[in-house]
Amino acid sequence: MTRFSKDFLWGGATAANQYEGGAREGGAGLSTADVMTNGSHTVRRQVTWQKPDGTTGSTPLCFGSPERHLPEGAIPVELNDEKYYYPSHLGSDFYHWYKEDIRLCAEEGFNCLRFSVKWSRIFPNGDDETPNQEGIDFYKDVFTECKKYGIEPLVTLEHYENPLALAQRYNGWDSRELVDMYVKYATTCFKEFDGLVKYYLTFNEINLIEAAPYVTAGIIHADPQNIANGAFHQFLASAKTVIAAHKDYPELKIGMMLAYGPTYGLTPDPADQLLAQQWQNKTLVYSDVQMLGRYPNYKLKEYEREGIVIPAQEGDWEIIKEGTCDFLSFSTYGSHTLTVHGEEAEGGAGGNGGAMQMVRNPYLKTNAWGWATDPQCLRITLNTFYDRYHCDLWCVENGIGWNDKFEDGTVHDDYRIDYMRANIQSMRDAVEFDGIPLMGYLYWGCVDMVSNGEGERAKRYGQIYVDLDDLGNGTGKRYLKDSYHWYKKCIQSNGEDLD
Ligand code: BGP
Repeated sequence: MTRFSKDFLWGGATAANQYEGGAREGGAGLSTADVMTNGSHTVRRQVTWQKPDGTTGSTPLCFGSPERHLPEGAIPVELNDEKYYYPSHLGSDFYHWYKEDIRLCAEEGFNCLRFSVKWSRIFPNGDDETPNQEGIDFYKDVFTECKKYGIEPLVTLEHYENPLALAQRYNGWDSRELVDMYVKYATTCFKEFDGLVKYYLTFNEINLIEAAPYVTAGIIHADPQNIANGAFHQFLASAKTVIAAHKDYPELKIGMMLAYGPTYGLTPDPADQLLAQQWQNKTLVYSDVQMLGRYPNYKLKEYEREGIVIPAQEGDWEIIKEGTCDFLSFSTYGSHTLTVHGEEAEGGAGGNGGAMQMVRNPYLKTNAWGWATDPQCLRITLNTFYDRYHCDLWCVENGIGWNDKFEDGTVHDDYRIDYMRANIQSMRDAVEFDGIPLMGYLYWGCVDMVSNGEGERAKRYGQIYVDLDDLGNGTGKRYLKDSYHWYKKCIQSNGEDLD
């Protein structure tokens, strides 16, 4: 019996800001990620800056950081000071290794690979008149290489980086001016990659703007009003992009992308259940707008209470309604557990910097970064989405970070195999028993790369090991881990063989 469709998209996911490197090559402009330093799970990443009087420094504007602003008058810049190391400049050096990486992924059996395009490689400042041909040619080479092996690229147009100049000059997505710049960039990609790319995502984890306004939206001075502006402007840009694609490139499928994990109340106390529902609803605001074309009432009420005004102009709501996405894609790594009885519970972390009310779930294991592995999370997630949106779904990120031990040219990562087995099984149950229309499964970080939250390379997700350390020392050579062979077998059997 085949549970997954015969054209199910199996593969892996990457993002330019963590993987691509070549930040100074091929005419690319710097992005907001290129001025983020490395950190670790004990040291926060920082954004480096300069003031008009020449003073320089760095501030932790990243995930989970209570800091919301650069100092008065400071703008984010790259600093030539050896105390700062910027991991995105090298990433995993995909810029030079792409042929090798795509070949290895093809040999693993992938028929899909997710990349992001670095906007500032196409438009170095974001608002340039004409695109950078060298940047376009690089991605054309990458996608052509994929096609050679029958790999369908999935392209995220914005994954945690914006042209740095747009943060410096416009406070990022706070400004409505970015909407048309983005649409120009997106439609340039559609035109240039016509025939090579069929699937696009408009914004990675669009809902995380509230937790990380700089990382997701280039907002360097954040408050509740300009975060709401940023979200609305991204919704509008996404909708205009979808409308443009449907008009001129009807074969394209444009998806939205949400960061999501099921949320549980720790105890049967109804107050815990309400807390969990409210937490989950915060996330679903973003998919409601992008899949249904409207904000849910609870969000409108929250804005009203807080005196926040959605910066909509005449005609915008019609665009948002018309430009809903073709499918919903998401990242799910595990689940979150919340309680009002925090004093009785053990503290937890949860993904991407953690959240205040999160606690450890006594039924789940966590990795060294506190991310809980929940074997049921994909089935629960898929049912939640399908019940609410009745649309095609695609898991485009799922994986586990580990401080792998490299020995004798490989890594024996049975913990990663256990994680994948449980998650793929749970997803298979959703398809087989619940009838969920699922387009594909992409394992996050199939090739080792820089972690987004921490900026370190020691937190590895890959099935392919990359010989680079936290400061970029190493040969860059690729090696196959045990999980590579396991996933290959799984894909060959279309998800039947999970032994
Ligand atoms: C998601 C991001 C990815 C990736 C992943 C793992 O939120 O879309 O870019 O980084 O999380 O997170 P981390 O790298 O912080 O472990």
